[in-house]
Amino acid sequence: MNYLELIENKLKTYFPQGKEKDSLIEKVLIDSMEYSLEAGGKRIRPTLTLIFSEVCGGTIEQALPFACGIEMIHTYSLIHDDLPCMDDDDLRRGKPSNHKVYGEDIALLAGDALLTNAFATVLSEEAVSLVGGEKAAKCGRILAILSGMTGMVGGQVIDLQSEGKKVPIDTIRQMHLKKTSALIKCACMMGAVVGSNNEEHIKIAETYGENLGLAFQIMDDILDVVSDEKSLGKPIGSDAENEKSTFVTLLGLDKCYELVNEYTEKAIKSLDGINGDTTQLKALAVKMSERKN
Ligand code: GRG
Repeated sequence: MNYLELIENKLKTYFPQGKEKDSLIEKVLIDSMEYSLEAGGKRIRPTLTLIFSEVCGGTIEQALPFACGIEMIHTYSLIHDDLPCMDDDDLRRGKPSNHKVYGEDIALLAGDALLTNAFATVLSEEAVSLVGGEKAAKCGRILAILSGMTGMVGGQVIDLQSEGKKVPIDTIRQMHLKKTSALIKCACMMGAVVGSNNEEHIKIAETYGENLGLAFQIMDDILDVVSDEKSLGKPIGSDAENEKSTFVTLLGLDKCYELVNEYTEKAIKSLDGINGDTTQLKALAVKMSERKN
C-alpha cells in the first residue's frame, strides 16, 4: 500500500462506519467531518510525518495516528477558512465547501470537532502504546503550539488584519511562516519525534518543514496568478488595487520562481545532517516546487 492509501484507510478507523452510524450526531456532524476529510486532499502533511518517522528510525505504523492527527487539524482549518466570516469560499477542491452542504453552524462544529479529535488521536491509548507516553505528549505539545495562537491561527489573524492594505514583504513572510509553514513543519517534527526523538533530527525536520512550507506557499501564490491569467486572460497586477499583497504582487513572478527554488534548495540542504535515506524527502521537495495545482 502507498502512503496515501495507508492514511486514507487509517483516517476511516476514527469514525463509526455502516450500521453503527445511526445516531443524530453521527448523521449530521460526522457526515460533515468526513465530507471534508475525504474530499481529495493531497495528504502532504501526513505523508511527511510518515516519511520523517521512517527516515529517523521509526515505522509507518507508529506514525499513522500522528499523521491522521495533523490531517484532521489541516481539514478543520480549511473548513473554517471557507466560512463566510473568513474567506467566504463556496468551493473547495472543486466541490461545494462544507458550509454550503451542511450549513454554517454544522461546518463550524465539524471544524471544532476535527480540531479536538486531532488531540484525542495523537494522545490516544493506541498512539501511546505505539510510541510511549513521552513521545505522544511531545507530539501533542508541538501540534498545539504550531496550530494555535503563535502558529497557524496566529497566521490567519495576520492575514485578516492585512486585508485591503499594502503590507511589507516581511509581514507576508511572517504570515506564511505561521499560516502555512507551521503545520508543514509540525508534520515533519512529529515524524522525527516518533522516529527517534533525537533533538538534532527534530531541528532538521523543523528547518526542512519551514523552508518547504515557504516554497509551497509562494508556489501557491504563483499558481493563483498563473491560473487567473490562463482562465480569465487577466495580466498580472491588472486589478492590483483590489487584491491583497502577496509575494507575487510585491516581488513579481520571476523573483517568486527564484524564491521557490531557493527555499526548496534550503529544505533539501537541511537533510544533510540525517544518516537515513532522505531520497523521498528530496524528491517530494522538488515535486512540490514543480507542482501545477
Ligand atoms: C481558519 C484557523 C484557520 C486557519 C486557516 C490553512 C488556512 C489557515 C487557510 C487555508 C487557506 C490557505 C491558502 C492556506 C495556506 C495553506 C495552504 C496552501 C493550504 C492548502 O493546502 P493543500 O494544498 O490542501 O495541502 P489539500 O487540498 O491538498 O489538502
